[in-house]
Amino acid sequence: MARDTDLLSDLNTFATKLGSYNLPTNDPKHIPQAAYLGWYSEAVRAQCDPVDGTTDGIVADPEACTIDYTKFRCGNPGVPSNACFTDPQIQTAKNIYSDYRDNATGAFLNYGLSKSSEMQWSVLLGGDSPSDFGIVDSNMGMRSERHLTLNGRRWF
Ligand SMILES: [Ca+2]
Repeated sequence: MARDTDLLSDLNTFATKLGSYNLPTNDPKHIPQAAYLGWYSEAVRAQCDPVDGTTDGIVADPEACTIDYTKFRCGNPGVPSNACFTDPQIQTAKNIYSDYRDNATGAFLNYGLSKSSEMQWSVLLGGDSPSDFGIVDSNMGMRSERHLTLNGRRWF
């Protein structure tokens, strides 16, 4: 059963969890920003746009779309090597779309990101270390996790 999200706890924790899916940046699972802001965003839109019944460039029903990852899996026939994901990168994408659940209890904490949200991923995945506003270690966020929960300590 879903519950309301508390902005000062669950939402920031969720944003940080999302960022951790894509770290560290030298890990094979890492999806580069150029990919999700470029070819990957376009590939998802191409697959999900017609699912709502109209091919108009708008993904109006992202929940109904099931991404076929074989169409951009590295090494698959016809998939260009400069616009593909490895299996670990595909798992990262699946994690980002998946609902966030408590590891111990399995309880629902937050919805995953929608398909066709890739152009906004840079806010959550664009840095190389976690922050209290997703993964971007800048002055963008409220810094509540760092300062209220961890008393100002850095993540690593
Ligand atoms: Ca559409």
